Amino acid sequence: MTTIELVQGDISRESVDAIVNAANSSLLGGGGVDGAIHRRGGPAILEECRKLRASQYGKGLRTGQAVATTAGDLDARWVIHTVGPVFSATEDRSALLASCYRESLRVADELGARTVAFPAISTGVYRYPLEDAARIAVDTVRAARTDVEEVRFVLFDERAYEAFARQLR
Ligand code: AR6
Repeated sequence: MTTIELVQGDISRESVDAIVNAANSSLLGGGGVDGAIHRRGGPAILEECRKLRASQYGKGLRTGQAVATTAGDLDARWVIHTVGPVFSATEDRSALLASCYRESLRVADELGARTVAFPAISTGVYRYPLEDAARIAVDTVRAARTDVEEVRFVLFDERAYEAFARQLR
């Protein structure tokens, strides 16, 4: 059984085994959650991301996939980078968003992580509607077969927190 917790705050301050990053396919950093994680986590994370680019992910990490690095100076053992879909009004990309959660949990299982913090992937720069994104996140985690004992959704603002809370009720 996986317990689901909701927290409002900055995910880069969480203390868990693995923190999931809403990255982009370059793996080389950006704004939002990605910026906060790299800022607080320090250069070790970017260094490992660069190595991953040079070895396995020359063409970038594909949307819906996930890969782990060190967590650097964060209070976690790993950062799991995943690439959410950019929202499209004409194409249903919900399967790709669900894949981010499923693949991140699969990577967490491979690592042996028992507590995992997720941001609301794709709901910032990638403009995914919050209600849809929250439903996909909660449904996917609930349906996942994983050894992760606690999934903590860390929502930056009250609006996102409330959207996730509605899905959990
Ligand atoms: N802790 C928790 N949640 C946060 C934080 C934080 N420190 N900062 C922002 N959020 P976004 P995306 C929320 O844009 O939409 C980056 O540049 C934010 O309010 O970080 O998947 C990447 O490099 C929103 O609800 O990620 C990519 O290029 C949610 O986290 C692109 O943005 C996700 O917002 C990915 O876009």
